[in-house]
Amino acid sequence: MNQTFSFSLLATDGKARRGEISMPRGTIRTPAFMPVGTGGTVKAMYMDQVRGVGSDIILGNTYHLMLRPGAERVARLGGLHEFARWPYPILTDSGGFQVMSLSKLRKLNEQGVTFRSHIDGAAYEMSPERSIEIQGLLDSDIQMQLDECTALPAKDKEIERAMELSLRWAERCKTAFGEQPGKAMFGIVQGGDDALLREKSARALATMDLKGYAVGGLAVGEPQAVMLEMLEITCPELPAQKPRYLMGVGTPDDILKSVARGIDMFDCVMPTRAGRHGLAYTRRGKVNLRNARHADDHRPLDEESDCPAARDYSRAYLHHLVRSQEALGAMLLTWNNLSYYQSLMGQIRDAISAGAFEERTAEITEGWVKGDL
Ligand code: PRF
Repeated sequence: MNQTFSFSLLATDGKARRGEISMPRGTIRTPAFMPVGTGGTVKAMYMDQVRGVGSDIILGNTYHLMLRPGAERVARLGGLHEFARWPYPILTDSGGFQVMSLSKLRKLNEQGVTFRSHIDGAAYEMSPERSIEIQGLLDSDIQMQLDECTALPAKDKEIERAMELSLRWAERCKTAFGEQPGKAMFGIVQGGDDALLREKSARALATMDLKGYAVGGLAVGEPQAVMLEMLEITCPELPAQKPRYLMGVGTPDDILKSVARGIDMFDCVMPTRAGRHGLAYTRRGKVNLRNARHADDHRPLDEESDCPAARDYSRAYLHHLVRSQEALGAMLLTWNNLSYYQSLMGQIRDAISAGAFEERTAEITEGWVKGDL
């Protein structure tokens, strides 16, 4: 295994890229989907299953783990990989986004953010330096800069202020992170739905020569067309030889369209959260298992899947589990959904390698609208 962090582009098809990130804890095949493991667990999944469906990396959250059980405690217990029994790469989000969406009484200034915990109201401070320190205590492999994500719609001045602040915080995070050859710190492009601000943000970050770049501030209330337009503006400004991560995105359709515009990495709560709410992703679109039409349906979700959750249980049983709020319902549907997402990523990677990304995308998309198997 590589002792240093490196990214190699293996193939391109149009703007779509097939690549590989190598680092001491493993290799990440891109385009990659990172299951969300907010509080040291991918909810309702064993780590063996997370790995088994084809995940190369998972995401953890600075914000949640600093509040509970605490970053210093995780460090004393051997770091997040040991604590959660996931020995492969982990990317951690920096906390800024979660502070803004979850905490109470938050205040943001040049120095950083102060906020109260959504769990017990305790007061916390987080500067760019403290965010990197926490991510180091967790022993995160890919760390994110602290940034400010503006919810859309927003005033131009507000978007610009947050983007400029995020650039200054990127510099401070870069300094705090220093030289760590086996790890990476990614910068985050902001700039809302403003083409010029996006360009400015991406260009400024590109000159900082970071090991990877995220596109933040999207999928925050704007139409998909706006998100895609921002990717078309942003991606060409980022260095081709570095990985590009679209934060918090998205649906299978968002993923296909973002890969087509040059994105390499994704994370989203969609497959895990939907699974806990009775919704299954399949080759033939979404299936809501709460629906009464499944009550007597002996067919599995997808007999051709290699995931036992999709293949070995009847829709009638899954419907029963969901209606009875059984834990196993959430477990099986989350397993099915992550398996679907990772098989989609595998198909995307194979299609790019074969120079058939556009054709495969059309076939995959057709499958969803054909409806139930
Ligand atoms: N910044 C950070 N995390 C994020 C986002 C962001 O803009 C988003 C926006 N989709 C999701 N997660 N740090």
